[in-house]
Amino acid sequence: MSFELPQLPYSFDALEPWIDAKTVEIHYTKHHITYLTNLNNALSSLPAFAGQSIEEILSHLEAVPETVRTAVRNNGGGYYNHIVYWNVMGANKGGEPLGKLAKAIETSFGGFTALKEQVEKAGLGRFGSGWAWLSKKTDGSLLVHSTPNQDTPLAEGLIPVIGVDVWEHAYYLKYQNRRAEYLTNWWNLVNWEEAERRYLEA
Ligand code: MN3
Repeated sequence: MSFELPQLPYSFDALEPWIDAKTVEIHYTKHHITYLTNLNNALSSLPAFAGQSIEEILSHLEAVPETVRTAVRNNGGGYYNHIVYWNVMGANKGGEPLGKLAKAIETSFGGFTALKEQVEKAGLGRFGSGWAWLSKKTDGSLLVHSTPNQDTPLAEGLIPVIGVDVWEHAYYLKYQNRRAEYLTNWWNLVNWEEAERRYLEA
C-alpha cells in the first residue's frame, strides 16, 4: 500500500492575486510530492502499517519504529498538512466563518477579528518554518496554535480545522520576507464551508 497525492481542488492560478500561480505550482508539484515520496519510502518496509490512514499513523507516532519515526513525522506530516492547506483554500472564498463553526469561534475567541489576530500572531511568531492552526480539542473547544517544521496538530491530539503554511516556500516568490502581509491576505482564500465541514466531522 502507498499513499497518493490528492488532486489539487483548483487550478494553479485559482488563488491569484493572493498566492501566485507559480508558487502554487511549485508548492504542489515539487514540495508536496516530495513529502509523499519520502513518506512512502519510509513506510515501504513496514507492512504492519499498510491500511492505516495517515491520520491514524500521525496520531500514534510512538507506534512507528524508531528507525523511520523521524522520517514519518516529517514527511507524513508534510503530506497531511498540505492536504489540509489546499482544501481549506479556494477561489472566490474568504468572508466570514459560517454556521456552528462561527458560533464556536465566538465562544472560544470572542469573534472572527480576535481569531484572525491570534492566527496571524501564531504564524508570525513561528521562528523558521512551520504552521499556524485553528484546531479542535477533544472537548469540542477551539485552539489557535503553531507547530514547527511539519509537525501536525494530530500528534498533539488536536484536529486541524484550518491551517496556514508559513514556510518561506509558501509565499517567498510573491511576498519575499513579508510573512505578515501573506498572513493578512490569506483570509481572502479561506474556504469556510470546508472549515465548518472539518469542524463538524472532527
Ligand atoms: Mn509547504
